[in-house]
This record gives sequence, C-alpha cells and structure tokens, in this order.
Amino acid sequence: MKDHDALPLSDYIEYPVDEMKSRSADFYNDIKRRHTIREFSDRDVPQEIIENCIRAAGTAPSGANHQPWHFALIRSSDAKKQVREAAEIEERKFYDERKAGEDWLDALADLGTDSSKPYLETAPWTIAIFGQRRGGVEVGMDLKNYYVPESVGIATGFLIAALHNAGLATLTHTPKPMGFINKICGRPDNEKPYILLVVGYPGEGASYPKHSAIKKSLEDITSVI
Ligand code: IYR
Repeated sequence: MKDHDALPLSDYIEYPVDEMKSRSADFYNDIKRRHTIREFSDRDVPQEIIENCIRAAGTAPSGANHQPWHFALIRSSDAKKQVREAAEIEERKFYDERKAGEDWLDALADLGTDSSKPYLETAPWTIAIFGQRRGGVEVGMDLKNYYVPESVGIATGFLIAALHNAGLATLTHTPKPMGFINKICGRPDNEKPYILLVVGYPGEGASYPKHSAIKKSLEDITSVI
C-alpha cells in the first residue's frame, strides 16, 4: 500500500466462529421480518431515532469517501402535503394515463399499487434521499463525486436496516420524475433525488403483498467458484 495517514483498527471485534454463525443467522432472521408496507399509522416517532438511523447510514462506504448523499427529513404537515400532491400528479400520469407502459404496469399488478399515496401524509416522517454530483470528504468542497448511485444505494440499505432495527416500518417510494422534491426540500439542482423513504409505525391491520414474500433461495442468488 502507498504511504498514507492511517488509524489502527481498534474498534474491530472478532467473534468466535460459533458466535459468528449464530450472529449471522440472527441477523438474517431479524431482517427477513422487514416488509415494505403501504399502510402507516400517524403515531409520532421521535426525531432522535430517525437521526440515529441517519448517523448509521452516514457510515456507509462511498466513492473516495465523499459521502455523496443528503437526507432531507420531511416532517411538517405542510411539506408532506406538498410532497403527496406533487407525487400523485406524477403517479396519475404513470398509472392512470398509462405512461409507464403495459409491461411495467403488469409487473406492478401483484403489488396492488396505484396513484393514490395517502401514506405520504399519514406517516410521521418521509426521508428524501439525494445523491450529490459534486462534493468531497468535507462539506463545502466542490470535487467530482464517484459511484454516486452505488454509494447512495449502500447508504440507503444501511438506513433501511437501521430503521428496521429500531422497530420502524419503511416504504421505498420512487415517484417518477422526482424533480419536484428538490423544490419542496430546498435542495440544489446538482443533487439528484433517488428515493423517498416513508417511515413510521405500521397502521392497524397493515399487510404486505404476497408477491413481496416470494424471495429467491440462497441457491438461486449465489454461486461459489
Ligand atoms: N413509483 C410508482 C411505481 C412503482 C414502481 C416500482 I419498479 C415499484 O416496485 C413499486 C411502485 C409507485 O411508487 O407507486
């Protein structure tokens, strides 16, 4: 390795192999209880919990460690209403005017989704996740960012897992196009909105589509060479 400033890996914890086996199985058993839901309660969730989960997301690896992400926490009723109204305008084109095309609409049929997005107003929090085209390891830098979609995707995975671990339900929502989100959240044009993450407690009688319960087996998704 080339010479560079470094820190000793003092916070690494090695577990005995048997403990690794049980920890990896325990994590799987816990994360497989995460389901994307579309019925949310209006019960409030303290901001501190959301912030801890964002802190966890912010530890994700990223291209050149530029951390090319921004998480806009949408909590006010007024902002949530604006997001819902703007999203539903796009979703009506997507679903009702069939802009998505028949193949895409067919692929979504088993999810039961449509242009109505009440949860954008009901759930206590929506997190708008942006990728930054330019930035750097510190705020205020203006360098090119690298692997932005990959980095944002990894951080979003951390965030979803952290929220689940905290006991919260999530929905990844991707209205298309999503440019209206920059305006509502006051974010600059060089940030690209990737995902809206709806966060809260499940509503009474919440369910998830049978289609979403179909998970490929280990053998289906793995090869060993
Ligand atoms: N953005 C729409 C459509 C949608 C697209 C995919 I791909 C999904 O997995 C689910 C929904 C919506 O949020 O309804």
